[in-house]
This record gives sequence, structure tokens and C-alpha cells, in this order.
Amino acid sequence: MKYDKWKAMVETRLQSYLPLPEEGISHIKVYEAMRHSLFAGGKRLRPVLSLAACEAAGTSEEAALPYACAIEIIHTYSLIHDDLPAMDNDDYRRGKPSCHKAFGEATAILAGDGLLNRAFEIMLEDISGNSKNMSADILINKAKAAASIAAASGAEGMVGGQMDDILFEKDTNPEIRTVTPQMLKDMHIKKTVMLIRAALVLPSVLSGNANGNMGIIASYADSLGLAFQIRDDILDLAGNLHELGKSTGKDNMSGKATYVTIYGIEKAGEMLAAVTEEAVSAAGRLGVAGLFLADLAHRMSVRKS
Ligand code: GRG
Repeated sequence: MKYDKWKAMVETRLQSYLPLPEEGISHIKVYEAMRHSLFAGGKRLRPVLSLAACEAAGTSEEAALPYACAIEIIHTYSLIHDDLPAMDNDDYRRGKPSCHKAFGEATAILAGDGLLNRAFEIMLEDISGNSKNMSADILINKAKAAASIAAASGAEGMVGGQMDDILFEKDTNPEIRTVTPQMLKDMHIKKTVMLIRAALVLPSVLSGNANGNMGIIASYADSLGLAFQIRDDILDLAGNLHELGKSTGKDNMSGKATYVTIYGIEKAGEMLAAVTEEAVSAAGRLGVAGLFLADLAHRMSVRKS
């Protein structure tokens, strides 16, 4: 199956980007913590989405792979930091003890920092590594790809969304804790959707939008990203630790603003179905190159992990 083929490509490349360190180096612990989280068994959804969008964008999978892996590495750093006691305080992730549970808080913070920096090193090495043999256009597109990944994961993207999430739950001003549906949506667009969108438009950025499909792929991404988040909120209520690999029930117990706590489980399910259909319809506009993406949207809407 295509998902498994692309996931295997990502696993192999990630191993080469973060190999077992040499025995005896003084700071080996930070590598062990980075590898603990990176190879704990994530779905690799974001890099698979990148590889799945290559055909529609007119880019080779080989060209997209370093950036796709960088996105997965950034995603993993965000999960490590999100699990810390100062943030969401979770003991389990990807079915294993979270990084700080296995290695302690200081090492987990450094493991996240190490992963974030490694991601940018990988992208910049791809830009500079063979630059003499590459046209200026190709180099500029590669730099644009790295910049768009940086923007999606930074303060106007995932970091900003995480900030909103924390403020909406814990701010001392009750007005900020009164989350409207629009605030909820904007927060999730930043926290979850923008990195998913960066993964999906990556091949179009690399090809300079050669096939003219970037707009359609971006609208597929926006619908899929929102569907992904709504399903995440439903799984917090309906999922279990064994299948999901992380604790459940916390958001609903704490009254945190989620699609389920704001809309109720039934309406959240209807919204999930509606945004999934939007994603499927966008994928349909890509013709044969969108078939896998349409099927994936359906499968993501019923995922259990
Ligand atoms: C710490 C800057 C910073 C950001 C954290 C990713 C994130 C932002 C928080 C995680 C909390 C959460 C449940 C977010 C919603 C969606 C999400 C990112 C789920 C986890 O992604 P999956 O399901 O996980 O792709 P795997 O383990 O399969 O990679």
C-alpha cells in the first residue's frame, strides 16, 4: 500500500539523519532522548502527505524527502515540549513514556531543541550541499520551502497556536478563557493545520508550482488539517490509551475548549464529516493524482490513533 511504502521511505531516511551516536561521547544522552521520541512509532502523517502530493505538484519524491523528514522532526520536537509538565503534562506519547518521563525534564527540553536545530540543518544542507550543480531557480525554491516550514512552525504558526491554547486554558483574565468558536478555529489553524499545510504544499513550492495545483492542494490541506484536529478532539473522549498511544479524557475532564466541549460530540462528528467531504472534493480536482489523498481523508476521519 502507498502509505506504507512512503512511511518506510521516511523511516529509512530519518534513521540516516539521526543515527545511533558513537559510544563514549559525553553528551550521548541527548541523542538517546531525541531518538527515543523520533523512533517511538509515530504515524509519519506529515511527511507521507508531502510525498503523496509530489505527483500533483510535479516534484520528485527524492527532492521532497529531506524537507518532509525535517517537518516530521519539527513535529516530534513539538510533541516533546507539549508533553512537559509546564505545558500539557503528559506521561505517554506514541505508546511509550513521554521524553521527560524517560529522561528527565532538562534532557527533554534539550532533545526538543536538538531536533528543531537538526531539522534546519538538514534543509540547509540540502540547499548548500550540491549548490554548484543547481540552477538559481531550484535553489530559490528550496530556500522558499525551508522558509515556509519555518513560518508554519514559528510564532505565527504552531508556536503561536500553542501559546493561544495555553492562554485559553490558564490565563488569569476570564475573558481570554471564554473561547468562541472562531477563537477555537484560529487557534487550531495555527497549532495544527499550518504544519500540515506546509507539508502538503511543500512539493508545489519546490517545483515553483509547475503544475498550477498549489491552490487546490492548499485548500485540501486546510480541510484535512481541520478534520484531523476535530478527530483528535473526538478521540480524547472516545479513544483509549492502548490504541492512541497517549492519555485520553484529559481535555474533556478539565473542560478545556475543544470541538467536543464547545459543540458536543454529535455536532463535532457532523463537522468532521463536512470538512472531510470538502477535502475529498478538493482532492477530486487533482484527478488521478488526488486519488490517494481523497482516500486518506476518509481514513483519517475514522482513525483510532
Ligand atoms: C510545543 C511549540 C509547541 C507546540 C506543540 C503539536 C502540538 C503543539 C501539541 C500537541 C497537542 C495536540 C494533541 C495537538 C493536536 C494534533 C496533533 C498535533 C496530534 C499529534 O499528531 P499525530 O497524531 O501524532 O500525527 P504522531 O505521534 O502519529 O506523529
